Parts: sequence; C-alpha cells; structure tokens
Amino acid sequence: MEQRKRSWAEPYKMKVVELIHMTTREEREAALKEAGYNTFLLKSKDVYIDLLTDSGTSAMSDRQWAGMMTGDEAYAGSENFYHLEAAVQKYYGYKYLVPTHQGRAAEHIISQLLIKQGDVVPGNMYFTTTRLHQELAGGTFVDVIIDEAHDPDSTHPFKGNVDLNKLQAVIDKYGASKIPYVALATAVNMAGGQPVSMQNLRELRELTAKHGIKVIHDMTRVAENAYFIKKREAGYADKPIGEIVLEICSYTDGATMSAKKDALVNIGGFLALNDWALFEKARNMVVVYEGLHTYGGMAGRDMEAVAIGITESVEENHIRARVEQVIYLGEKLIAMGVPVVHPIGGHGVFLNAKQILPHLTQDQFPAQALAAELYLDSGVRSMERGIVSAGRNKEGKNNYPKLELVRLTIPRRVYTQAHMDVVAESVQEVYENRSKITGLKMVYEPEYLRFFQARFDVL
Ligand code: P70
Repeated sequence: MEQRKRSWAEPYKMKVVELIHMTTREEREAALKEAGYNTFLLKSKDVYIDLLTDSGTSAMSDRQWAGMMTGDEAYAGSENFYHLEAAVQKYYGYKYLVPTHQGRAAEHIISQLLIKQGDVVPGNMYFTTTRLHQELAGGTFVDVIIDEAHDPDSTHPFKGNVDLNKLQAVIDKYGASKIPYVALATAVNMAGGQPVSMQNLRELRELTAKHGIKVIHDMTRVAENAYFIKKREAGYADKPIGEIVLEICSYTDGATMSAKKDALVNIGGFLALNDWALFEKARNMVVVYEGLHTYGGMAGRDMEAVAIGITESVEENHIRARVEQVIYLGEKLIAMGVPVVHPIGGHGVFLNAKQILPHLTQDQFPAQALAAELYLDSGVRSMERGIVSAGRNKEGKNNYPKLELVRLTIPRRVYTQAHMDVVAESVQEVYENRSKITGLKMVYEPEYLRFFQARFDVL
C-alpha cells in the first residue's frame, strides 16, 4: 500500500514577534543606490525578508532567553563557561574549550599557532575568513574538495567530500612537514551547504594519521551535515543526530566554531581542542586578543545561550524542520525552472547566476547584479557568493571561481513557509525578466574581505 505523505511543521510556536518593514520599489531603488548595489551595505530597516545570512540571525528559544537571565558576569570563572565547556565535551567530544566572540577569532588563533610562513593548508573549498587567516599567518590554501563540488548541476550526495587523491598529491608535492593541518569543513558553505560523508571522514582520518597531519574541523554547521548523513548514508537512518555529530568530531583533532549558526545564538564561538599543549598555547593567546580564557569575548549570558543552543541544535525535530524548510524553498524554485545548485544544501538555496545571466561576463559581477535585482523586486536580501567574494590572489589578480552564486540563506526558526513562498515568487519574477538585467562595475574595493564593503555602479 502506498504511504500517505505526512508533512513536517515547525517544532515551535510564536511567543514574541518582530514586525517587519515593507517598502515601495522607489524606496528600494534609492536604498540600493545608496548601498552601492551591495546588499551588505543596505540598512536592515529597508529589507523585507532578510536572507543575507543564517549567521547570528536565529530566533532563540524561551529556554535560551531564560538561560540568559542566569548569566554569571564574573570576570573570571563564570558558571556559564563551565556549562559551555560541559556542552562542548558532551555533544562534540572535544576535551578543551577556548571561548571566542565568534568563529573568525578562533580561526585567527589556530592559524597563528599552527601555520608557519610557506606552509600549505589543504581544505575542502575555501571559506573567506578562514582562508584570509591562513594567509595572514603565512600559509597558502589549496583546494582539495571533489570536482563535483564546483559543478552546480552535479547531484553527488556528498559534494563536500575531500578528494583523497588530490590531498595525497599535495602531500607528495610539499611533504607532510609543510602541512600543519587539513582544514575540513562540514556542510561546506561556499559549495552550497554541501555535506561530507562519514565514509570520507574515516578515510581522511586514516590518510592524515599515516602522515601525522592534523585535521581541524570547521564545525559551524555540523548538525546540518549530520542530518544529510542520516538521510543519505547507509547505516545512519536510525542513528540519533547527536551520535552522528559526535562521530564526525571524533575523526578530527580540534574545531573552530561560529556558534552564530548551528548553535542558535546571536553572537559567540569557540576553538575546541584535544591536545593539551596546543590548548595551553591557545588559552594564552585568547587573553591577548579576545578576553580572559573563561569568557573569550562573550558575556556570561551569551555562553549560557550557546550551551543551551548546542543541546537544541541536535534535537531531531529541530534539525529536520530546519533543513527541510531550506529544501522546501529549493524544490519550489526547481519546479519553477530556476537554475540552482544541486542538491539543495543545509542552510540556503544558491541561485546559479552564471546560468541565469549568460549575457554577463564574470567581470560584470553577475551574482552581485542578480542579488541587487532581487532586492529591487521585493525587498528580499540575499548575498553574492561569486567573484566578489573570491577576492584576489597573492599576486593581486582577481580569482575567478567556477561558482558564481547568489545565496538565499535561511535564518533558523525565523521565517515561515509563507515567507518562503513569497521569496520563490520574487525569484521567479526576476528570473523571467533576466535578459533585462545589466552588469555592474566595482567603484570601491577595500583591501580585506572586499565583498563586505565594496561599492558598485550600473554599467
Ligand atoms: C555566513 C557567515 C561565517 C563562517 C562560516 C564558516 C563555514 C567560519 C565563519 C566565520 C558570516 C560571513 C562571514 C564571511 C563572509 C560572509 C558571511 N559565515 N566558517 O554568512 O564565523 O562569522 O562567526 O566569524 O560560514 O556564511 P564568524
């Protein structure tokens, strides 16, 4: 007998709501011009549905807000630090915790501690802040993700996987002593929120162990990765998400975390390590750049919210609704014929700007132009993830990434299915009028992470 479809619904109900602004097209035209056609420079009051990022934009639960009231704001030895430390040990299995104000601060510390001038750092696709910290420490990032990750149409179920042959070639070429660690991200952001398989992690551990190379895990979206393993990898369908997360972490030596994503808070992060000697060095460094080692730039109340957020992030109902909401939007767009990155990832839907705007060259910033047009149409804010984000290489030349994407990133527990419908209809409208979209030129380019503050003008 055929099984009747049973829908999922948000495993929460609303207690407080935030009113959002609606604008006219004329108002949006003025706002966009003032923002230099960069969605990062728009004022939030001018945005209707904000899909810029899933970072720090989650709705916290009543349990988290209640936890905030138990903030122990002692300068040293805050109770909340010990709660967070216990949560990291229990849910992620890492032994030692260095709190930081957000993810990039943890990246800074680990990069400075492990990378020497002239080192190479292989990783499963670059992330903007991660690669910059590796470069500032004297290293060079080398991409070792599987080829499928660079192909938006490939439906490989684990496009985040490390290509072990590519990694072996890097080891052969430079020697293990030049490789401080492999930078391994779960739910690879720049590839479209694509997961790594457990099988791949096991093999990666084996290969790196043979050469004495560490694996440092960017675990910002590890629970979303775990959900895909549960859905797609043999042997995991009945395993609790928490167990899958623990197993993922067990194949790595330490982790950087932006708690602003998976862990459902508005600010926070950490570095987690298993090696005592390295931890001691990191703890020493955090007091220089972040704050004392028992708060690292977070208030006590923030650490409590992270500790509770971690427990909620591995709840089955939560993670299912979170990822399936993203997939709901993605499938709607696919049904409308809009080119997107396949398969739909864990934190957002990525529009394939190269394919949508074939009349623009990459130097005319197609993804930036598409994000601007979407905002003009409906006030939906998205993020460029293409040539602007990819920045310049060490010689000062533009990087030309294969992926030229617009990210529609879904904040956790914030928007409803009706919001997703409105977004899809706006994307469809823009898609149907795509031939009228013109390119942009960059008129201001900052030195670091240019996508945040660059300004553009119409061609
Ligand atoms: C995003 C955010 C942050 C992030 C991440 C991964 C896989 C580290 C970090 C840094 C915010 C962002 C950051 C740079 C460019 C655009 C947007 N990602 N690793 O929206 O963490 O922000 O806490 O310092 O995704 O994807 P943090």
